[in-house]
Amino acid sequence: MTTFEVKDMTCGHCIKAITQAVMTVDSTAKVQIDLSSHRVQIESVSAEAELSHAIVKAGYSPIAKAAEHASYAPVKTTGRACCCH
Ligand SMILES: [Cu+2]
Repeated sequence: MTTFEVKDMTCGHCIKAITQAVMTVDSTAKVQIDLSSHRVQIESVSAEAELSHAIVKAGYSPIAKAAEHASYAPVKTTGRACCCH
């Protein structure tokens, strides 16, 4: 299970875009997204780096979460527009 925090995911369209991006990497992946906590949980055979790359390519900024003692990477405000703007 890979968990990302995606701060710039803000609506249902974002969820679709991210899910689709993950599916292009691994069509058997299970994606669970909680919009309110900006959390993306992925059950996949693909490596975390690959999944992360796919989400970045979709235009988002995923932050990989370690299961515990997650040291929060500083979130940079990119000013990048969400898919729906
Ligand atoms: Cu959106």
